[in-house]
Amino acid sequence: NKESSNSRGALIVLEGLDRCGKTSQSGRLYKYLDEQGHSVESWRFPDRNTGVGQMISSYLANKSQLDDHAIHLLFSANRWEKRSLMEEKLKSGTTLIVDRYSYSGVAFSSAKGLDIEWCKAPEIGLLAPDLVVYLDISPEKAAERGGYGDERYEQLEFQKKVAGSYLSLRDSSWKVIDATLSIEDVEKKLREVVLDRMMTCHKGKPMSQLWP
Ligand code: NYM
Repeated sequence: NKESSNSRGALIVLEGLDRCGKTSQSGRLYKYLDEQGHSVESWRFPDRNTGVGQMISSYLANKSQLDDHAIHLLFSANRWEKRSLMEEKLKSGTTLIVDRYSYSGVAFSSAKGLDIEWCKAPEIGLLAPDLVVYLDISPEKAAERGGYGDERYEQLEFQKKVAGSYLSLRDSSWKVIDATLSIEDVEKKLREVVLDRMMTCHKGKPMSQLWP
C-alpha cells in the first residue's frame, strides 16, 4: 500500500456532537494508517496552538466573552491560517485526519441562532474534504456517556440544537456511522470508508473547495 510519489493525500474530516467518540476514533485511525506505512497526520480544529486558537480556547473555557459573530469568525480564521499548509501536505501525498472542520463551525454557530448562510460564507474557498464521516449519536446518549466538561456548549439542550443543525448540513456524500456501536466496530467501519476514499484520491480525484 505504498503511495506512488505523485499521488495526493486525502482530506478526511470527522464530525459529530461532543462525546460522540471522534477524538478517540481519529487517534485510532491515525495509528492504524501510520502502522500500515501511509503518510498520514492527525489534525484538529480548533487548533489551539496558534494565537487565534488561544483566543478560542479562552472563550470556550469561559475565561473571555465574545460576540457570537466574532467567535464564529475566529473559528473560521483558525482554519484559514492552516489552509496553505493543508494544501501543501495533501499535494505532497500526506493524508490528513481532521477532527472537526467547517461543519462544526456552521453547526455550533447556527445552533445559537445565527443565519446559516452567514455562517457558511467565511468558509468559502477553504479546501473541501474528500470525505466527511459523521459519528452519529443522539444528544441524550452522548450526555449519558458523562464527561461533559465545563466548556461552553457542553450541555444537553444546546447539543440538541447542534444535532438539528448537523442534520440540515448533511448530504448524501457523508458517511454516517452509528457511534453507539462498540469502539472496535466503529473503528472497523471507519477504516473501510477511509481506505476506500484514500484510494480514489491516489488515483487522481481532483481537489475542490467549499462549498461544492
Ligand atoms: N467548535 C469547533 C465550534 O463552535 N466551531 C468550530 O468551528 C469548531 C471547529 O468548539 N464544542 C466547538 C465544538 C466544540 C468546541 O472542540 C471544542 P473540541 O473538539 O471539543 O476541542
